[in-house]
Amino acid sequence: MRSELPKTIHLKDYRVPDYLIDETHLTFELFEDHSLVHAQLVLRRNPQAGPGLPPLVLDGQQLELLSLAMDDVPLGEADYLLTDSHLTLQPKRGEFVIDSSVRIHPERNTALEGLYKSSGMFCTQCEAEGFRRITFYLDRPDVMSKFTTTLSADKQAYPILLSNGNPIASGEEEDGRHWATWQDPFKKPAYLFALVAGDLWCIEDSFRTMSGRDVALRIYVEPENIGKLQHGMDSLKHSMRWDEEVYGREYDLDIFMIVAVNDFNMGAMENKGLNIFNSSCVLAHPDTATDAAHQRVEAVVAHEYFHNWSGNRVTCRDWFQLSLKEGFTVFRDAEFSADMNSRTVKRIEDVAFLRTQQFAEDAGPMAHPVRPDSYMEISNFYTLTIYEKGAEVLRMIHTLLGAEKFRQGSDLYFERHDGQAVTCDDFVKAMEDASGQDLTQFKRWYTQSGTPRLAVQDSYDAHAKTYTLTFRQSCPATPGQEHKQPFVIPVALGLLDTHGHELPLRLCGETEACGTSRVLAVTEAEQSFTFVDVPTHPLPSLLRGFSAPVKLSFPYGRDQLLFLMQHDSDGFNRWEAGQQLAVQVLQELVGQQQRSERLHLDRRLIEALRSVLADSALDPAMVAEMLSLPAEAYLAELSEVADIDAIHIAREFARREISRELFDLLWSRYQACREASRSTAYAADAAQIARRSLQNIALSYLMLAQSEEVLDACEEQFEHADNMTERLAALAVLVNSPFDAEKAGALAKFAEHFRNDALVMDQWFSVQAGCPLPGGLERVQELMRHPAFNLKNPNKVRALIGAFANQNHVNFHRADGAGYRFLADQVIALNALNPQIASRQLTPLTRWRKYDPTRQALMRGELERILASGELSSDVFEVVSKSLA
Ligand code: B3K
Ligand code: ZN
Repeated sequence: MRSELPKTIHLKDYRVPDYLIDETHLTFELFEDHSLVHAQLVLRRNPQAGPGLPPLVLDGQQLELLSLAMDDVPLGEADYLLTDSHLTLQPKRGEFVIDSSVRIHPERNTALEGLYKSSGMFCTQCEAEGFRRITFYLDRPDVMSKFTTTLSADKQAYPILLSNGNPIASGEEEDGRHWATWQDPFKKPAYLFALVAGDLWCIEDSFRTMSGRDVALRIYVEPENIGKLQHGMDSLKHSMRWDEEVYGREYDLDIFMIVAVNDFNMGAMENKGLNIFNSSCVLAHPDTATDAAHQRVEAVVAHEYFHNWSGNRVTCRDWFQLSLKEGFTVFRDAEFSADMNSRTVKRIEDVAFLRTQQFAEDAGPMAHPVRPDSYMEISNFYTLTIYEKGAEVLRMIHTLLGAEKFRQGSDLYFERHDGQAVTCDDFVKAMEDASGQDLTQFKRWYTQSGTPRLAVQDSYDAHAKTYTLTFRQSCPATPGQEHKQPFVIPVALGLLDTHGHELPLRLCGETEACGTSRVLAVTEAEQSFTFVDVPTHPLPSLLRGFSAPVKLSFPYGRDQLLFLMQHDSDGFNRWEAGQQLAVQVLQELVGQQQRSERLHLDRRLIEALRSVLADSALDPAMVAEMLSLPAEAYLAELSEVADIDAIHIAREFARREISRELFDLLWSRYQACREASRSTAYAADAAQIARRSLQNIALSYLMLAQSEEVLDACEEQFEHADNMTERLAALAVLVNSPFDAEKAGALAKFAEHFRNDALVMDQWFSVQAGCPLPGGLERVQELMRHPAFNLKNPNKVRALIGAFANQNHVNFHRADGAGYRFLADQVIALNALNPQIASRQLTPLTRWRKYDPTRQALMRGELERILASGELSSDVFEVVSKSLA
């Protein structure tokens, strides 16, 4: 909690550190009612910081200072200045040693930042600024130090003692305690420090690196979850191999460890050699984890592993550069997942997420550039813009340079900056130097916020056989940025003739055609490109693979979209044409609903889906994606003023029509898939995942018919499935159905069976929280009283409160504002327990400008109530105050 208004930190105020810490020697004595931390820091004046010996200002929060010495001379209160955030001392020499001892209380730490306890074990989370809650330090990423860490704890309660690097010594004490010392040979910033002490079991494996070194791999977990680690281990080995093959990056320590913990603010953390994971992102077993959960484990294990180079070996100079490591690493993990699974489906999932969630962030009060200029609380900037849009920026560099030059650029970046803390500019410079391309204008993607619009028009000259595409780009104003300069927008495209064949692409002035798919770089506010030798008026396939994070518009007619859906050689754009068609049709229904007209669904959508369903050659995963109508959240994002109820009614109407018209096809495909499931053992491989996704979406449509035969099929799947993907999907379909008795029976049975599995109970909460049937808020309030719910556990908060506020639009946006009141109450309660989680949960309220005046007033009222509710954390204060500004 803060004692004064949080200050805004600006990138322009960055200064190199006055002092450096060459060595950090830590000793932890862990006890049940407190812990002691002794730190010996070997410091020296930073030669880059100029002459003289300015005061040394160490960060430190919630630390009880027990003793302090400089060069072995004990310091008294007159020798230093201690506030609730800093400890200031006056060095007398350019090189000196500080010894400090502090008492901290991990057992009372509900913020889950710094050292804390989770399910009886000690663990840490230091990024971004958690280390200052452990000891007094220069807690900034450009201070990199060699760490040696000794932990001591009761041996019976905490048989496993871990920290970064390699184990170098251990021993026993007389009173039942034991100790271990770990040393990390690589210099690192404090945010990558970690320790773990607990009663843990592990599975062990090994990996031979490309230069022939054997690395021990261990994943630690509470004993009851030891059977859920194989998928994580396989994912780790695949990641290690992939990073060698695709980026030439080899692992550098002799041991790599992952520890699963139950209470964690986000997915996982890349601490050097000792990754700490939210158990939801590493545990996976067919009985308890869905296909989506398996894929998430694979992606997060890869992401954290890839940070060993993109983040750890080369780290960020300051937190404004966060996307340097996060955008790059998300791009790396997305490409890894694309290589391990279906590339097109991975891209579809990522783009759907980006356009629904990140575009909304870009259009809201917290909009910020990929490299922000200022922040109050850095924890609020672990955003979709830094991560997902940051990854899109990297993808665009990859697209513009091509794979080969991009790899040369990344090689140069790692070689040039190994062991350094650097900036996004340094990264781009390496890409420029390796490729010879000037990326000056491109860098606006790092500094300008907001989602660019790209309006495209075409014209065909039948006489000259030329075809011209004209692009107009613009970008709406965002907080603090009224006017924007043109971006460099890579537009991958192709041209289709009337038979659906791809035309060779030759631009005016070129001597020969350059393939049938190519990338144009749009750099001006308005720019035209003319293709020659174009025999007939073609249909353009634009922004293939979603080659830039922009809102593209082209005046496609519905028949043209149908044509692209069938003929485009780019799988992503086939899906995209179907989505655009569905958006047009659904928006028409929304209009009809708003005018109280009878709803009438354009049959072309049905016919398009009929041919998709009937196409047995099409990857079932693609069939499933194409059957998925644009989400309510996406339709809301596209609206000027989101009419929640009309969107819901329109989309449900369309789903019922599709179900009715395509029932037989859906039924036969469902049965074939379910039969295949019954006769094959579960595997989380691409083919089976594809089949189950088709099976489950078919079931959700079929259930809209409310027939006994579908109910029976659903119950059969729920009862007899040998995996969580099918069981949970059947449960969700039942929960959203009007069959109250069957639904209650299934929910009770599921909860009874899985009551001791926290991650499965999270799914049970989410399925109910997301149910759009009337009475949603009351159901959620009731579930908050369930014994498995716990406001102190972030996974539970996300599963119940988060799922309700983000996925259950009709109930959350209830006209009387009760949903908003409920969320505000939870944010106020969470603010005192866990500020990071409180601030995250606020997001839906920050989007108040999207709704009608009555809802706007209700949402604002709740934000004002939060602001007036007492002492707010900097996390919540920043988001609420910026949302109301
Ligand atoms: N780097 C961490 C995120 C830390 C968030 C701190 N509030 C996980 C990741 O992105 O890999
Ligand atoms: Zn990351």
